[in-house]
Amino acid sequence: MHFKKQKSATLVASIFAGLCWNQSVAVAATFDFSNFPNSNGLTLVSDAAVVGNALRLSSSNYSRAGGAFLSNMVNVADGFTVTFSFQITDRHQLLDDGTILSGAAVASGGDGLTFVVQNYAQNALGLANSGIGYYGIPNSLAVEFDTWKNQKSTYCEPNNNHIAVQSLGTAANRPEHCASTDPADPFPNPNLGIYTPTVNFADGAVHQAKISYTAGSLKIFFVDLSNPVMNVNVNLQTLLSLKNGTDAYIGFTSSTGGAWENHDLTSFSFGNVPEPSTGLFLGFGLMAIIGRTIRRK
Ligand SMILES: [Ca+2]
Ligand SMILES: [Ca+2]
Repeated sequence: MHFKKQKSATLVASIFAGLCWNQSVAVAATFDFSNFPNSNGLTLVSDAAVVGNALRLSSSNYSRAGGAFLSNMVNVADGFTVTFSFQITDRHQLLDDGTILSGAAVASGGDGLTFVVQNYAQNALGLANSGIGYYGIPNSLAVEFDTWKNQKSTYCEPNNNHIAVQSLGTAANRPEHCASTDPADPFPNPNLGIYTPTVNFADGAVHQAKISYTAGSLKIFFVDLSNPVMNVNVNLQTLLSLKNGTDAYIGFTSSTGGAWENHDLTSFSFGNVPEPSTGLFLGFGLMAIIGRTIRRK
């Protein structure tokens, strides 16, 4: 009887240890926007606005760009986790003959949204259209959720539904996924990784994503927040010039072009603590087992 009590107490301690770790992640979350009752703490740029229960980064209109950054810089060098959800609706497409398609007739909307880490400006915003609102922001890294396949061959776009990590270090960022040897405009390949999910970003549903960074590793999750779809080897401290060596603005950009749609952020949370690895949870479990073994003796 005594042993059973001891065992259950150990199990409770084990669960508590796990909960404590989870709790520390939650407590450390510096910002948590759910349903966007307002945009307090965020700097909205250009087309971005709170609409209903969402932060509309760019609206369903021709050639718009918008963005939103946390007004205060955050320490990114020591690791972070950003969780967010987005919804893309009301797609339209302008044809060469001037016809505007809407609803089910639209083959593809545009142009998508991005998560951005940058140490350039609180109200940074790049180009609209193919630029997804980050094209031209110096000293930045962008994670694209791209909904329009740019036909220009220099873009090297695989399709109209891809995730891509883009950076040119401290130079102005670009949305191409290959290098240019054009003497008039040469640049190295800004692409650090690219992935095509099976789920359509623009199917009208709310989709969840998560970006988790520890020094040297940027993990991107989409729909399934337990298993990353991308793991990019990148060190933000050496890639970018961070304030005090550690800090940057984080936020989102978006744009539309000759095809357009609403790009709504429906939730967004930021935590300074990277999520615990499975190894840490295993560590807690191992400690519990060791404790139980010692008590048995
Ligand atoms: Ca792209
Ligand atoms: Ca594109």
